[in-house]
Amino acid sequence: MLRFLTAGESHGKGLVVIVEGLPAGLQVTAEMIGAELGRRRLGFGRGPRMRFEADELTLLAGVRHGRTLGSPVAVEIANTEWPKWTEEMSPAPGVTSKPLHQPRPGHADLPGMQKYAFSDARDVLERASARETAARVAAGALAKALLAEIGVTVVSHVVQIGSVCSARDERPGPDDLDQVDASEVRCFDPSAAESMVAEIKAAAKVGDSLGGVAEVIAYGVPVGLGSHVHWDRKLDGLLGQAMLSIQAVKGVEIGEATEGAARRGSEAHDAISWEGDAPSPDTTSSGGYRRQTNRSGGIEGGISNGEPVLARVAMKPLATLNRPVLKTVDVVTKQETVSFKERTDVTAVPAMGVVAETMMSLVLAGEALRKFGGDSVEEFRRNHDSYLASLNGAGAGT
Ligand code: EPS
Repeated sequence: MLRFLTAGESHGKGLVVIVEGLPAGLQVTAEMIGAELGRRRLGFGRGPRMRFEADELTLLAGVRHGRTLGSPVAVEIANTEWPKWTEEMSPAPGVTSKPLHQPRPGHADLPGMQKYAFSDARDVLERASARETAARVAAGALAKALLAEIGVTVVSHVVQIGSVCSARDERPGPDDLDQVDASEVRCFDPSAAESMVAEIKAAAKVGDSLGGVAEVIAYGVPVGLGSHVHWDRKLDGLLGQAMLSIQAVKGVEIGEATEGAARRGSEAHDAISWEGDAPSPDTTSSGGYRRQTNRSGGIEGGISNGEPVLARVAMKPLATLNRPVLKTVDVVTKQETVSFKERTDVTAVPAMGVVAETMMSLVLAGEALRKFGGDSVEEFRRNHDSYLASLNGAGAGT
């Protein structure tokens, strides 16, 4: 099975990710991982660090001559900010001269300090920071490469920033990611994108932050990933956990969950049709069946059904404000105050969309490996292809 583990603090020496369970023979280059890391830095509204910091990556292990060996893949991403932080973040014994005692409301600061018995919020915030998502995206680039071997493409686009929403019927296809990334806010609807930029400028002016929603869509997912048989094997459950683990994400919706809750059953589900007599690329992954609509977001009973897998991911406004106004308490004096000031982004929703792509890719790649197995990429692909051929030949229930 696919597993990954990250290590690293936001202003530490660097991040490391180890990805275990990839089959041998997957083509991997530093450039391809670097391209995904570059995409995560996109988006109007990010702070100055995104401009001056580069993600310097090194493939430490698991890749030889441009392909995986089946051993753990380790990637290091150096923090080019490190020289400015060597003292403050030094691993050597010592104490800080600048402890942060005024936790930010909405951040991990206070519960983290209480739980781990710290009096300096930096001991929590360094790891809680979304800098860690760079390591995840490196892992996600590998997952995406594996999914590409079986024709699965994962895309994302921003559908809401603050109160500005894109037109609901504007949805990128599998080949539209460059167009999304060309938008300043990674929004597929150009007129909404303009309003989103204006919304970010207005929030920046008053030192405030903005949340929003990104939609993630996986095309070409074969029917049969995930399972109805156990709570912890349901694909929607796995996606929910993965998405909610992204820093500042508070909600996940699969398909039209919220809208569907207000409809009657006769209008909330997706009628089934048989199109296997005239196979098309759209029916290959679903064994010849299609759904007339995709309100379920490609998942029924915790199992992918062959339609695009669709998740909407909601991010709260960042808890770090350029003009802290929310009341907090100094943990030493217990006096009312406002939080310490920390450099921040106005919004990171466009980048969160890329991280959500990563998490969707890691979940789908893990489930595809569970279903198809294979120690080499060829074996993995062969198992996938023969499964689909058996479905398309026989149809469900025979
Ligand atoms: C972050 C705050 C900012 C972001 C950082 C996440 O960092 P700094 O305070 O050093 O400017 O730039 O994100 C990244 C460095 C990154 O690579 O995404 C936070 O508090 O989460």
